[in-house]
Amino acid sequence: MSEQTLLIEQLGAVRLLRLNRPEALNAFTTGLLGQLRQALESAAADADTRCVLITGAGRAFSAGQDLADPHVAPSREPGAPPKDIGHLLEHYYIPLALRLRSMPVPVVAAVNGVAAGAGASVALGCDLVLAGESASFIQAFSKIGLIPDCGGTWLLPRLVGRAKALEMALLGDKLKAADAERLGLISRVLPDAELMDAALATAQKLAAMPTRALVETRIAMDEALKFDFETALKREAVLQSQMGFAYDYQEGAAAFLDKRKPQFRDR
Ligand code: T3D
Repeated sequence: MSEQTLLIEQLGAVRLLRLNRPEALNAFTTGLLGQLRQALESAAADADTRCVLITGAGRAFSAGQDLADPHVAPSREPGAPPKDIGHLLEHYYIPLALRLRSMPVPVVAAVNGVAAGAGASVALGCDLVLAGESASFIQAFSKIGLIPDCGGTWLLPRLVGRAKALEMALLGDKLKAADAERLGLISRVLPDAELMDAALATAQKLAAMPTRALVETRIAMDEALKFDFETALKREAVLQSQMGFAYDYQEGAAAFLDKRKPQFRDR
């Protein structure tokens, strides 16, 4: 049986995914990357799951690619050809990043410690990123002769602008959670002891909201970054028209007028 490097729990409508290689700061082996992608597929396919929450076991969120993973670790044999890292990206990181970014439910990251390299990219690819005050973000790639991957080159400049993105990626310095929040890299910092309760409460709040509207909001915002203003306005109108025909809008507006709590059900 394969090692259980990902722990999965169902907490009401929230699917909690906990990276579970604490002895290696939850660094990604091909096994863990495969399990994480599979778990996202499974959450996406489950009509009763309305939010996904991702965190790490132990003192880290994830230290990124496991540099000792035999699938990618450089060979120490003299004359042995280098392994093709592109193969790892093609088969593991790209499918994972695309799955994460296109989930049919909102995804929250609870960053409980260091998030380095691809670990930072996975966290920052989530819709909301909450972090404990002792958490940190490290663009560790440059220190080992690589470029940011798993969406890092796309996410960083969009989140913090080119100047800060390049500073983080070139220097590879540790960015504390409070600074990450100040720069707009993440949503919110919480005392460490409160992180998981707050993240779960946030996930449960999202799970009770109109899922389709939340997901279309993510899509519309990502698309709008490529559009001029008028194109964005027109795209909003197309999406809003679809939202207006959906059950959740009928329910949301009716519940407001009836002064009752709405019961959303679209996904
Ligand atoms: O194939 C490819 O490389 C392509 C894909 C690239 C995507 C990437 O993610 S590239 C970036 C890979 N990540 C890194 O370079 C980060 C390496 N780790 C660190 O720089 C430090 O560990 C941290 C700054 C994250 C944390 O430092 P610290 O002092 O709190 O902990 P530590 O003592 O360094 O690590 C604790 C243990 O975790 C240690 O093992 P040990 O000595 O107790 O047996 C360490 O070796 C292990 N560990 C940490 N990061 C990794 C790792 N093992 C394998 N791979 C890691 N990335």
